[in-house]
Amino acid sequence: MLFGRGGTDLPSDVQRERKTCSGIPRWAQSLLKALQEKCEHALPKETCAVLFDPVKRARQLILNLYEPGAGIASHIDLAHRFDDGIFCLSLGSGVVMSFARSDLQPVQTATGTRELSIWLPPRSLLVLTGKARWQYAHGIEARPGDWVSDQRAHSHGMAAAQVRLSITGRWLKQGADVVGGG
Ligand SMILES: O=C(O)CCC(=O)C(=O)O
Repeated sequence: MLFGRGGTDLPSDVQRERKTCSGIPRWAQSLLKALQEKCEHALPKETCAVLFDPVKRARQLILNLYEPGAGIASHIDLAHRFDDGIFCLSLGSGVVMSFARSDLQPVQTATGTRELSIWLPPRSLLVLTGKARWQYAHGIEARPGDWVSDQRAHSHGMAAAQVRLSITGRWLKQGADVVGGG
């Protein structure tokens, strides 16, 4: 887990000037910058603003290393601690991530509204904002592989699980970046 105080997305000379303190290493700062540039080409302005908002908030990055076939329990990231605008970068293996709306009944599954499974290819970026961040729990089922079908390419097959490294970026809400009594 890496934490950076507000302003860590700013160039290092500006950070020095503002005496900000960052626990986000330089490689991760470069990664954040590269992701921001890519997103600015691919996503609506408002989505980029939520993901890379220059307002001074503390940033958290989590690196999760999954052994082949390992998963993560379905969860909604803590609403009182983390703000809107979460991303998950998939490196190494792709994986299917499942999403379930916590406020709908299972009977609605048949309509496709309550649960969905999305293939996250290697080197892809998942963005969670709005409903996807606040109302859908996300998780990865532990299994040796995923059955993936590409309707446009009319192809399907088993993608065997391999080692996967994910990098998740989140904003800490104001006050949630203070640890301990005081
Ligand atoms: O591995 C991922 O892409 C998701 C990680 C995640 O949901 C978490 O660390 O809370």
